[in-house]
Amino acid sequence: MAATLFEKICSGEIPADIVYQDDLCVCFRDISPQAPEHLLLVPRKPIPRLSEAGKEDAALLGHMMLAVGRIARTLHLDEGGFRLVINNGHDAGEAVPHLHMHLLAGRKLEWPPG
Ligand code: IU
Repeated sequence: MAATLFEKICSGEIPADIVYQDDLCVCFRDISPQAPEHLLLVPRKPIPRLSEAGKEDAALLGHMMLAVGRIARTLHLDEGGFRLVINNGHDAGEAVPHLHMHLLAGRKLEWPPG
């Protein structure tokens, strides 16, 4: 199976504005930001989408949630607040078939989302 765009960013084959990385996940700025801060957090493991994660991914998913909190605190995104979004599947607008969490911050975010 061909490597996804996000696998190539994780491996360094494609450049990105990386703000955090560790042995399990990589966080970088979205190329088309929808808010003043728009980060993507992706697992190095190429899980296509959340609904395809398994029990064996529980620790990884927990690790990523905690990483979001740490990244938000480091970049002071927790002060005004931030939103975490996972688009899963066609109707949700998932374009890249590699699990990713959108972290949006820096402006008042509407609810409900579009
Ligand atoms: P989505 O949830 O699959 O729609 O999100 C994919 C995101 O990946 C989207 O916000 C794009 O702007 C972003 N992205 C990127 O950051 N770098 C790229 O080279 C490409 C897409 I293609």
